[in-house]
Amino acid sequence: MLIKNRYILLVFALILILLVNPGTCTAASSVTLSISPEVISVGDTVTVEVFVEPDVAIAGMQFDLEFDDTIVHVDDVTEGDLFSQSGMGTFFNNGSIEPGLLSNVYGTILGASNVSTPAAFATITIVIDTADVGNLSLNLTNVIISDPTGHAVEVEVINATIDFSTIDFYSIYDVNMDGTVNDDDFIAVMLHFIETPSPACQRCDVNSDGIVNILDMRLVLLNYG
Ligand SMILES: [Ca+2]
Ligand SMILES: [Ca+2]
Repeated sequence: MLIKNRYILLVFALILILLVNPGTCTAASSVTLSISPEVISVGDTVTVEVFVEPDVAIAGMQFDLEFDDTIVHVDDVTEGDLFSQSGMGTFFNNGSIEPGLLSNVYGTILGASNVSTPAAFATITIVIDTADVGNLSLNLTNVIISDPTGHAVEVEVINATIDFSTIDFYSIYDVNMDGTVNDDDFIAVMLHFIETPSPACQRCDVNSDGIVNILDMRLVLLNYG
């Protein structure tokens, strides 16, 4: 009887451990691509943040980014706060750009330190070159994150593919979305003057301040073409 009770206690203890620590088996540091602004026009510069949520202490990272170079090009890559928040110096290589590939972006803390607070590792600015696209993927590849002792930590890449299908490829001044900014857009603003944006002309409020007025009209006039 005593042995049986001990066995039951052991089973309960195991269940308790699993309940208290449910994520142990699947834990990983996550890397997420986030994009801003969400509404984009051709020629816009878009910021893509490589955001890291460490699951354990980390000290170094590298990645590549694949993209369709007929749609976008990479303009710049800068270091985020991820490793500098350690208070120590960092080394950051902003990678090399070739058609369709940003490769070998890497960085490390210079010294025996580490971080575990979520932050952006890198910020990539890209430029939208063409409207002739339904969607576009930006794919993180070759993602390696190192712990302070040079061992790879488990990595989970989240939202690595960005759907561009919802992007507004028309200039905000092209109120009627016909590809040019001209008198037709001016007239559209005029017809909805002093209105709050309505389903009839949501885009007439060019500056998105909640009302269609002379400011929107001036913005259209200044951007004919
Ligand atoms: Ca137009
Ligand atoms: Ca307005």
